[in-house]
Amino acid sequence: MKLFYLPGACPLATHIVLKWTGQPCELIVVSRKEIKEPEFLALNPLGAVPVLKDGDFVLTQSSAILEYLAEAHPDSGLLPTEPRERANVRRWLAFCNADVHRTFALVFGTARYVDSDQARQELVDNAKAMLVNLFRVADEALQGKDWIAGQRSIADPYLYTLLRWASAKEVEIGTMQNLKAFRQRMEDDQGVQAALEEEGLSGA
Ligand SMILES: N[C@@H](CCC(=O)N[C@@H](CS)C(=O)NCC(=O)O)C(=O)O
Repeated sequence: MKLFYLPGACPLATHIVLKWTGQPCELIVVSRKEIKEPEFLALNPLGAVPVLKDGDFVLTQSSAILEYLAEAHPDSGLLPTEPRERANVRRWLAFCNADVHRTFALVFGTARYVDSDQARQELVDNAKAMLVNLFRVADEALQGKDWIAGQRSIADPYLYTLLRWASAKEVEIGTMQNLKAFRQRMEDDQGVQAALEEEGLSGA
């Protein structure tokens, strides 16, 4: 199996799940330039990571990849089989992927959306305010829980990856104690530590 990634970007969630399920995988680091070139576009026409190659099966889209890995290792319990528990994990996966990640795209890729410096600043400020509200929802959901879906799941590494972005982009979530404890819980985990080290992110 091969995982194409940019260090610290959303494939980190997949990388952590690979560690948690113990699936051997070759990590292939790519650059922002390479992912827009024909060789990579043949794997993912969207020119984005993650891309997972399992033999001749090429899979894109974080949610699909995370579910694929969890289903390949049902004993990991990272995607429960009981319908409501499973739906709950998918709810938080969708929250991470479709709500929080998409809003971060406005912060990271501002120039794609607006032209003037003033419009860019306004877009970043508004997107960061939206992110604070989104993270508040996650913080409240974590009250009295160790993991976002109530049990450890494929949603947790995604939420963790997004929390790292929040720090990098100075999204004001410092007072959210449940998220702070969650991040620490993840960083105490050996699989998370191994993934961070392989991406050159230890201590970052
Ligand atoms: N919907 C995709 C989004 C993937 C995505 O946005 N990947 C980012 C890194 S986190 C990327 O490759 N960005 C490069 C670009 O769009 O130029 C998924 O969930 O996998």
